[in-house]
Amino acid sequence: PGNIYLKDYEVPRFLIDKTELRVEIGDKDATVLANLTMRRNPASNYQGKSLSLHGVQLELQQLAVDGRALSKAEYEVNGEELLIHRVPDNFTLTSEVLIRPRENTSLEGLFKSRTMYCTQCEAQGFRKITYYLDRPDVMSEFTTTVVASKSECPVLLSNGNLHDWGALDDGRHWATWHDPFLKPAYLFALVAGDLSLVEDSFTTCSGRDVALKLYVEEKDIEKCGHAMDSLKNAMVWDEEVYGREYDLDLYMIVAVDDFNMGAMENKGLNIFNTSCVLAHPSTTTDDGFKRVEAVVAHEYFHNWSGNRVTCRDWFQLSLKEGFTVFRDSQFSADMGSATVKRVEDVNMLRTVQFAEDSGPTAHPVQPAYYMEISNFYTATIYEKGSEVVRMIHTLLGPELFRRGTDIYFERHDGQAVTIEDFVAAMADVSERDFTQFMNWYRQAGTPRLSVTSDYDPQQQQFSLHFSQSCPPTPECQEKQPYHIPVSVGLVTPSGDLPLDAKGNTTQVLEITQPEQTVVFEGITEAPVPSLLRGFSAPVKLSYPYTLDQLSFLMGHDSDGFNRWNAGQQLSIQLMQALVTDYREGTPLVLDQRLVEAFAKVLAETDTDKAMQALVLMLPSEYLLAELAEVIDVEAIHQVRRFMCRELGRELRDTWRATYLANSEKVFEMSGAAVAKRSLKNLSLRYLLNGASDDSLSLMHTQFMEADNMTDRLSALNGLVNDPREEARPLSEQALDKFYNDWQHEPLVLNQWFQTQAACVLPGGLERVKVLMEHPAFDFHNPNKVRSLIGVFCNSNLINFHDEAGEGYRFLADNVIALDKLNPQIASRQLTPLTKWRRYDLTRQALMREELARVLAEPGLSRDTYEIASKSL
Ligand code: BAL
Ligand code: ZN
Repeated sequence: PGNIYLKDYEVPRFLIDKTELRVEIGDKDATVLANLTMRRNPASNYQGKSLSLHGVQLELQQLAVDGRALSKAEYEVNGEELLIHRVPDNFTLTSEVLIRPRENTSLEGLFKSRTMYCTQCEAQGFRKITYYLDRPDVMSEFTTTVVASKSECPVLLSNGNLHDWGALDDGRHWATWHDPFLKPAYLFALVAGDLSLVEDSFTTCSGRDVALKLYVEEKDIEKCGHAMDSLKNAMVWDEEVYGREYDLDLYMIVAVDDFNMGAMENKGLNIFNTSCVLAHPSTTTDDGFKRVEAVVAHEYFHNWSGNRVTCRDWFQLSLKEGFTVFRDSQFSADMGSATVKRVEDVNMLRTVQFAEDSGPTAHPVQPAYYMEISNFYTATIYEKGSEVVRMIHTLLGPELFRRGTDIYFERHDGQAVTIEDFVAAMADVSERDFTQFMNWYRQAGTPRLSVTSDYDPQQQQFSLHFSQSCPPTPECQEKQPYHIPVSVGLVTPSGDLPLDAKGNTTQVLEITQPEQTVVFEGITEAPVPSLLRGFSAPVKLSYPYTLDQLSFLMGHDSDGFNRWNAGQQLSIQLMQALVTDYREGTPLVLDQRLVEAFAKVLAETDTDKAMQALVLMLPSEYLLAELAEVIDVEAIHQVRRFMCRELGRELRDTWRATYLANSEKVFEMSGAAVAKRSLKNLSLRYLLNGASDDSLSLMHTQFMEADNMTDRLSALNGLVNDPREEARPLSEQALDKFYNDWQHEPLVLNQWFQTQAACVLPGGLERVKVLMEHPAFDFHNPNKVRSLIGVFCNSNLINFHDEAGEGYRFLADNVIALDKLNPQIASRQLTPLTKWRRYDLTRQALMREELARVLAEPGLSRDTYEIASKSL
């Protein structure tokens, strides 16, 4: 397979004004009858007579143009293309194809999940349903009739509004749906199944009533409240913050168990992975609740940023994804704590996205080429894309940014557009030049920003010297400088210094040159600079902070994000030094400054407890690995364990007191209660790490008595990872009890698999292999694969990277097997092996060998081939 290039984009040769589908779902297979009203595109300079349509795994039954059946000589099927040799300028194309949803394990197109049939069309799944111009710039008006057995599939859904319905004599029934909004095929959806309904309604700002319908399996009916509340909150928020009103009379969400993505924003009919919609305190952790809120909002926000205004081509994927992630992150910040949300997002960016941006699959936010678009639903397109939109928001300020989005939506409603169109709206409202800023979209890699400072007491000047660079990435060796908004403050023991006549203490500097100096005047004492407040740009920043300066910022910075960040940098510096000690055989000693800093944070009474917990959480092994020159898994693991143990021991009484002070008798779901639980569970974990005598019994009691999944799972995790001999029987009993109590809940079992897959005690691979044989494990279900194989290979570094290389072999074997069933999931699971360059030579050789074995597999999918070949 070869690459597809952005530079080769051509407007479609033909358009499809109307799409009429009749999908009949039978016991064995389904037939799809399509009537397409088509015409030559006046904007295309194509003069030929032939028409090329996309189609994959379709069994063609009949084909007609303007009602006349075509003979075999009049068309040909070449791989994934149907070529009709001659069509008029205006015509109706009729096709009938047979498809096999029951055998569709790729979960793309129309497939069966448990008792229901559903679709996933983004990016290119519609071509598995019928022959079509399956590209986002072909937008059509859809009318869809679904026919199925009334007893097996009492619920029949598609996009838009229900137009008509009825019964047939043979036990089947039908429903016709009409979507008045033009949409590309990737937003098409269809559902047929036996589903229960939870209903609510919403009155929009202009007074229109919208019916809200959540379809789930009967057993999950009690788990819908949070998603429904989140949806209504998102609808109000989008009206208030972006002036966006919902447009149809109906908004439907369907929960499905087997799903490649988290959820899908199909017009009026979102399809959700159950893990992103169902929530109940007894089965779902607090983090799970947050995820549901964020994903429900994300899909809802797509109705404008994605559906009403969509992408011209898939190189523009971040136009809708980056912008919509930015919108959902603003929403979550408004619903809870803005600083907590920012810390969570930046943690994810610095680990997953920065790693991607420095590896073999690095790509720009607007890629110049791809082989398989499914591989581009990445942290770069989503999270870095969101950071780029956030920088525009920072540069323009909220009012201008809002005017920019108003103009964008107004100009392009009903169109398929580009990232350039989005930025042009921002440039027009602000009269700013975004030429250099576009480097954020077009260059891959994480920029480095090195900063030094000097203070001149005579002149009362404080200078910051910036130096930026960006390492080479596969598509680009020489990088142009970036336009970087750097939010700064100058901190002294008596507080932040005013930086302008108005007394503002934060200023956004615009760094555009490779080397640039900014001078602050009238600075009467030497400050400590607080740089990149709120993480104002996705860069790797370095400043020669001393440990004392970092401790100072931890206690004094007025920017909550940077207080947290100073603590992280302090821990990172100490951990990196200890990693060196460990490698050299020097006994490990914990710097007391960290203990003191932790004690101070624990003593604070007026801080948000969720923030306190985040500050007290040491950087993950994953982050330390990402920061290392050569990743020494063993050293990183041992050093982090050592620090957790020492902090647990030294502050034992404080952890215990914090644990007790934050334990509540009665469960509550408020933000304050969630924050308390996070601090409580962190404290208990430190008690356990410090091996205090009562810690096991506290943990065990919490596990047995917990009335919510956050506390129960936190205790289970603690028990399972405790290295003490006496913990083993407790941990085994707990795992058994957990399984027995929750075996009827697939989402809870995912967490049971995850807990064991992440267990860092020796023997991890064997445990995972045994679990793969467990009756509750299902290789066809992406959530199960991610929970067991994904968690083990991505998060359990010490076990996965065992130097014998068995973990690598295990992953390659599974990728090869998965590739035959579900290429999207297979290629995604391959990620840990693609990072081989980061490890020692022995591991490098072992990892490469497994990658090569995957690549040599006959019949490999384009998805897995792309990742494996680009990595080697
Ligand atoms: N569009 C794919 C799923 C999502 O990002 O919402
Ligand atoms: Zn999205």
